[in-house]
Amino acid sequence: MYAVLAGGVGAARFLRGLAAVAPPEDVVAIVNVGDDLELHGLRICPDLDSITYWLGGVVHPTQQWGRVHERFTVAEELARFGHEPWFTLGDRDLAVHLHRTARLREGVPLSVVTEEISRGFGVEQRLLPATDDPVETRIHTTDGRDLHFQEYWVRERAAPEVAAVRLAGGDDAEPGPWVVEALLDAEAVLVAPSNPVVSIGTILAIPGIAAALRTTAAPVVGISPIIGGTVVRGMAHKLLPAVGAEVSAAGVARHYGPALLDGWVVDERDAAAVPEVEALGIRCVATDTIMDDVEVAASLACTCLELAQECAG
Ligand code: FO1
Repeated sequence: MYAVLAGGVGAARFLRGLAAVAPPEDVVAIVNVGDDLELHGLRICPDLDSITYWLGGVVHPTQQWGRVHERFTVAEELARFGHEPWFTLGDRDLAVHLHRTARLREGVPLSVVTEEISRGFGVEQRLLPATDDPVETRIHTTDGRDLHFQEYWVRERAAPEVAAVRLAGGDDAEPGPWVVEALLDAEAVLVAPSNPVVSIGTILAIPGIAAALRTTAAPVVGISPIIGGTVVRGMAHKLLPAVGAEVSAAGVARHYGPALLDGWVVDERDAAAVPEVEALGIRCVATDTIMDDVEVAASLACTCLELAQECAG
């Protein structure tokens, strides 16, 4: 079984590749919930939903989040009452949030509701919320504002300078059910090419998860989300400096450190970084990590599993 630390789109693309080379029962994704927000009284879990839609084959292919064949009738009707949503919810997407919110109100934990939703989309891989406890990624800007991650990323278009990133509630959060077991029982732990600060960082900020990663006998292999000094998508290049990390393939490996990583996969464009990463005591290989299609993602997944076996040896 492979346990994958996962954020949103980059992780979803990678998981689609892993799903092509490993049986579904061998894949467990431990997914960031720091991006979650409440709108119109509904609980929205963007990273869990992005992964569900990608693995379920219903993601909007160019937008890379949300649903294909989506309509926005509800959003249009809400505008009558002055709701000018900076975070647009489509009609199909709303059905997921309605079900999730109703079940949470019945006292059902997010981990159980997530399994119900995955099953509804025919997703057989296990998607585990990193925690069932309330956590929220907060972005502190240099002009003194404290923004929810989605306010920063979607409403402010990641324009404000970032002073600090904090996972509100993180210190008290317990790992979700099966998360620690997955990390301890895994044959390999894979760190998806997600945002090292607000996706992977928020998962690692949960004390029980960091402890399990220090304890597990499984090799930990990550994929650099930074290619040629920048990102394929998202805003990691704007957040890494706020945590003192260099915006480079080697810089992220150094940020995670040899205490976490046994292996690191960089893009072939960053092959020159391999010796620098290996000097950290982290095995490193370069390959094509631009997952434009599932074949590249599958090949990347194989490279990670091979590197994990080398590290285990
Ligand atoms: N991203 C945007 O840039 N604009 C949006 O209006 C928006 C709405 C939205 C609704 C549901 C959802 O699950 C994701 C949504 N996203 C939107 C993407 C989100 O901000 C994250 O980038 C992705 O979920 C990847 O983590």
